[in-house]
Amino acid sequence: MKLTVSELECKARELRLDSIEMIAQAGGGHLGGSLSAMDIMTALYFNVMRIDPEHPMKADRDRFILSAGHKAAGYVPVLAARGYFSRDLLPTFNKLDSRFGMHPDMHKIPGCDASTGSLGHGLPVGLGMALALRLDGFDSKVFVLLGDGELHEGTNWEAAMGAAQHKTSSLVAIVDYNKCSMDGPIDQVVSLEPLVDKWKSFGWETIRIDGNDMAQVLGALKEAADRGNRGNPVVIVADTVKGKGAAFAEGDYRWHYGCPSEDQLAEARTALGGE
Ligand SMILES: Cc1ncc(C[n+]2csc(CCOP(=O)(O)OP(=O)(O)O)c2C)c(N)n1
Repeated sequence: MKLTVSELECKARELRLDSIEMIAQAGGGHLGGSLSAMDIMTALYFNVMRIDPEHPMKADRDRFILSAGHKAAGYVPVLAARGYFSRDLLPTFNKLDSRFGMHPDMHKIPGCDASTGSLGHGLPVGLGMALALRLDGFDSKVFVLLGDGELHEGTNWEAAMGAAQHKTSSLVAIVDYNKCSMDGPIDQVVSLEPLVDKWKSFGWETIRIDGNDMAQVLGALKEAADRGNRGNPVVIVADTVKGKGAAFAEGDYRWHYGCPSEDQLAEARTALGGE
């Protein structure tokens, strides 16, 4: 059953709080990028992807690759909420013997299609998956979520060329363009601009949206399916805010990784609808 836009917004708020709580319990985590990408991951898992959490390995499922694997603190609560495993497991995040480390492990997390964490590998892997699915006769889509800082890795651009060459129209890249990397604002580290034109020049269909506006996120993911019909891979450049939903962290690259204080946790609970 599909959720409405306002139900998805509500779900994303709950999941942001789950993520912040989980990070606090773990003593730290990649809060900023997990929160900026939350609307995208919520829309994908609750409304867009063809998946069946009761049969996570179904051959014809759509695939999702969290290429910016450090956003696992956002991804794990989404998978729990979608029913791949119990939400009760979230407090084990990054503890010894947990299924959930700081980066996702496909051999330990039900529903996880690729182990990631070393940046720059999700798009090449996604390209391989899209080609293999096509060879096997499946019409499954492959969604790859990239960080903007991650685009500094050259492997992304090698895969971008390959995808255009092979017309992998089932491949959808989504850039979480929160304008911040680990060490500072992207423009001060290495600017990506003109980012949309770069993808165009690599032969991709491009869509640009506000990635924290659920209606736009949903619209873009649907449009990506239509644009793919032209035969080209599609990229959604999603303008987002690092730390979105946690007022103490919003737009601040220093919240790439951190642990909220008791006061910050209380503030987030109030803002996001917890106790
Ligand atoms: C190959 C590789 N180099 C360095 C790192 C360390 N690292 C982790 S996150 C990060 C910055 C990523 O920035 P961005 O993609 O913008 O992430 P976001 O702001 O969305 O969290 C870096 C350099 C890594 N994980 N992999």
